[in-house]
Amino acid sequence: MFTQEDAVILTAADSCVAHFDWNQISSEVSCARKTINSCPACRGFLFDAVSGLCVPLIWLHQRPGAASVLPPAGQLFFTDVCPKGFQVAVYGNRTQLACVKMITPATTYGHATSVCIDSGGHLASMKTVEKLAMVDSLALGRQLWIGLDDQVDEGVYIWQEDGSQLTDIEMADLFDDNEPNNWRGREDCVHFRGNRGRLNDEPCWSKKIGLCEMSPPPQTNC
Ligand SMILES: [Ca+2]
Ligand SMILES: [Ca+2]
Repeated sequence: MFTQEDAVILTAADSCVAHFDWNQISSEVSCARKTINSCPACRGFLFDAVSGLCVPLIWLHQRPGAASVLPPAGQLFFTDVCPKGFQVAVYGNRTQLACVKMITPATTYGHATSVCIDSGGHLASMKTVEKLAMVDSLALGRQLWIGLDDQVDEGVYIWQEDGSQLTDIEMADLFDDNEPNNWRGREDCVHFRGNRGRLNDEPCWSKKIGLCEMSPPPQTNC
């Protein structure tokens, strides 16, 4: 749950928002839908259960010049952001969203990948320490397959999400000490080391929970 200080209230002058009478939205769900479907820049909403007012919210980084204001008492909800079965996760000082779900029970990297693809996603990317920290909060000490491997070309790690190559910076930022080490020449798949909060290469046939990710659905323009 977010605190009130995390958000900036859009003004009527903001495009998108101005086209809707947010005061006429009478439920949390309709408030959420209006926000998600009608205001691409918005990633949430505030619904005041007392006054019944719906207020779309926008993240601070999207409006660097916006003045921070305290919204009225209420709660911030996220609805209809992620596809069914995926949960919303926030990271990067609450400026970014991800849709994730766990693939259980523990299975091989290849099978976890297939199951995840079948649900429309890919094993998760985490290219920043911010996202690594988010995964750490979800992992609860567990070992999780993520979408990164060097199965095709030893030492060349490819992200499942976009087929891009792991950069030297990412490797330095994300991997555990002395990893990846391709131990005994048989480690080609990467997992999140729950007890360390960092990445490690492991044999692809070892069994772990998969962390599946899916991009939030595209937003419609107003
Ligand atoms: Ca390897
Ligand atoms: Ca290793």
